[in-house]
Amino acid sequence: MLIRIRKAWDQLRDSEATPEAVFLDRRRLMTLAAAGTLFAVGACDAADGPARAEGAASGSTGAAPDPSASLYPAKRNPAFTLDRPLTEEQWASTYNNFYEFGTHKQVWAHADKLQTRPWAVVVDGLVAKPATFAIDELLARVSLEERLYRHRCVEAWSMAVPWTGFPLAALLAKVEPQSAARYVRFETFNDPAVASTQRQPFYPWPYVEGLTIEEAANDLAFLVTGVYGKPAAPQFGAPLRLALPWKYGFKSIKSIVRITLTDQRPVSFWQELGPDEYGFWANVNPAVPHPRWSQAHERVLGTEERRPTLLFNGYGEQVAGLYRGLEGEALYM
Ligand SMILES: Nc1nc2c(c(=O)[nH]1)N[C@H]1C(S)=C(S)[C@@H](COP(=O)(O)O)O[C@H]1N2
Ligand SMILES: [Mo]
Repeated sequence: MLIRIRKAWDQLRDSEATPEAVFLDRRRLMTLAAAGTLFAVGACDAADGPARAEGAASGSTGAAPDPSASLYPAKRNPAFTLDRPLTEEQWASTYNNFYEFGTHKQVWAHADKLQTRPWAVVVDGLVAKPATFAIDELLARVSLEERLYRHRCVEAWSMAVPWTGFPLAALLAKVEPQSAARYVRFETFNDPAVASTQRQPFYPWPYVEGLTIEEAANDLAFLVTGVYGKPAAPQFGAPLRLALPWKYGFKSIKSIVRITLTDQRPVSFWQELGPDEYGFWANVNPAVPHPRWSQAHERVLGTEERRPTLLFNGYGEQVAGLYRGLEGEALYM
């Protein structure tokens, strides 16, 4: 039994629906109402224009210069090509999902409160060599490259971005996963003093995502440290985020502090909030609608264009094999 929270987005077109506008499990709603913690979840911000504010697109927050700046731009890996133009940086950096800093799209104006140095990433769980990496030490031990990737948000907008980073597999190799490890669980920072939405107990913070070990080993699974030829600005999920271009964007978790190898399938932030709408796999598929809108087309960020969505967001050649024998699973939500 589901209850829908009615908000301004009810009047919006399907393509502008946002995942925060979830149907809530009745029990969760009742529990929260009883505890007095229920509030209306944020409405989608219908103002789509890129903010033209100074500094929105820069990697610098006016604080100390980024210590990794000299690593950029990294050499572009020509294996990753696009079927469309790159999204303008001004758009990609002023239209973001980063719920920790707000449920609207203009989080860039708040995300610069995030201190991205010092920053440590713990890699633990079912590994032979658990480790804590200071971000700049990690950057010194990997080889950065630039990849042009498409990105498809479950809300039916898309962009094409030049990410800089390194394959997730390169990090996992350093800690030597044990054979019992079947999944990789990712966790974002949790700092309510800095991230205002983390003060709202309604949400199951911290943001969590997960992959199978086979997905994590796929060459497309990319850990991002930079974008547009420089260190990533905080709203992109600095200093370390995932890019999983064949999956809906919510799988590409931002500002990672912990990566845990496990034999348990992780329950993600969105799955916990709306299990009837968001699943573990979340592979892009135009033929499988979201319960509240079609996934057949996407709005191309920064343009008037509406494009047909591609199965696996066009990356089927690289990833379709990961899902053979899993036809009984909810692979596309
Ligand atoms: N920690 C965290 N990671 C997150 C999100 C978030 O709210 N918090 N939003 C996700 C969603 S829904 C999308 S579409 C992408 C957006 O990435 P972008 O802002 O760089 O376009 O980040 C994903 N990663
Ligand atoms: Mo998204």
